[in-house]
Amino acid sequence: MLLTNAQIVTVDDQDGYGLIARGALAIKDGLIDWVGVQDAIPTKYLDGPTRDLEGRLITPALIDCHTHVVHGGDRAVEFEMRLKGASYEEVARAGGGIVSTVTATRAATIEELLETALPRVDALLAEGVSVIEVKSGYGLNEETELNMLRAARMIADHRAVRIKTTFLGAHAVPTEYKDNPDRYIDDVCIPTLKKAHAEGLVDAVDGFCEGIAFNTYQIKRVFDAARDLGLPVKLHAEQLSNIGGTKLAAHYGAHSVDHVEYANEEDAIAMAKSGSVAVLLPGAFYTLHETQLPPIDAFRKHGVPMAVATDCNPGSSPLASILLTMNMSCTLFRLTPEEALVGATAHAARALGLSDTGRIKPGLRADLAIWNAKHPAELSYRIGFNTLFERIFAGESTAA
Ligand code: DI6
Ligand code: FE
Repeated sequence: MLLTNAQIVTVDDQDGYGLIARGALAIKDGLIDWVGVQDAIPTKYLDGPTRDLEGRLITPALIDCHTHVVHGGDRAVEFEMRLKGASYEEVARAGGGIVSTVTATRAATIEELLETALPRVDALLAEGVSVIEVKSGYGLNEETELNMLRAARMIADHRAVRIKTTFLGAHAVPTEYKDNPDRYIDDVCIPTLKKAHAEGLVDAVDGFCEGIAFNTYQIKRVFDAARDLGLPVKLHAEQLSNIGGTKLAAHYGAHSVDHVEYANEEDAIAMAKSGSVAVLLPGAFYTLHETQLPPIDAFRKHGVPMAVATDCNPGSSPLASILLTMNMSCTLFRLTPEEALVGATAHAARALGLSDTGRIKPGLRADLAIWNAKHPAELSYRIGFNTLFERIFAGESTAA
């Protein structure tokens, strides 16, 4: 299949993207076979099927590298409480917050978890997403953590999407271990991680390192267990305060450190050394009325790759739009539209440890998004307006 007459945003892993103003792209066996200028199409492609894209924009398909799309229930009431003045921490300490989603998730069957996740997945696919990371972390017991991961894996049986699963057993302290988070880590979280890994359900291991969740000593034990199993780690760190999670994650060579509003320049240096991606989650920043900006300039200065993701979850970021996320990362965090696009493609792939997608280059998967747009900045610029024309997943065209 040859796509002709397109503007192609190739996206580089390093700084920003390349743009081919009048380009063409050949797909073979689900992979990108060739990409270049319209006037230099190798003759071997000219005999096969061709599609004229009439000047439309092609980018790598988008990647949402941090979500909690599998969960039970919703937290609309908590949204109201917070608007009346309660803080996210106060809601959490009053038994609301993550713990209330745990109750709803434990009550759901795998089928219900899958069924309620699919509309959120569909919203992302409709915006050109091809890879979604999905975390556990609302079960906090063996049965439900495993069910969340099984439901996450099942998404790929029902939709043309690639799912990367992350074990987030250290997300919150469940009520039954309220006074003994250490015992929760040792007796539930780590044994459940081992079971989930044995069942082939885990691509990476995450934790929530925060005053209302787990401290660095507790996360360290989870990371040691991940290391023993040969699994990569990532961490929710420095979201509400700075307690040293970023440095710990960097020490373990984390694929990514996520949120990082309260991270400082030293943290950025540690991330640069470990090659960890900073995953920015402006949906949570916005929802929680946060004012502390992540250290974007320090990330730039030290060459820390920045990704952007929805953090789609029922509490701090009920957001299922990667395009709005890109817009927010520009307007709230002052990323350039170019950084936002690289952040939702190449750097998001890197945050997931994927090197076969997120850029347009021969040999990589033909995961592409075709847009009714003239300039790549349009993707971040518009609010609530989706210009996707078509999504191509592993070389197969799927309806927009
Ligand atoms: N940080 C987040 O933003 C999500 N988890 C986390 O550790 C929010 C989870 C929730 O509020 O349900
Ligand atoms: Fe999160």
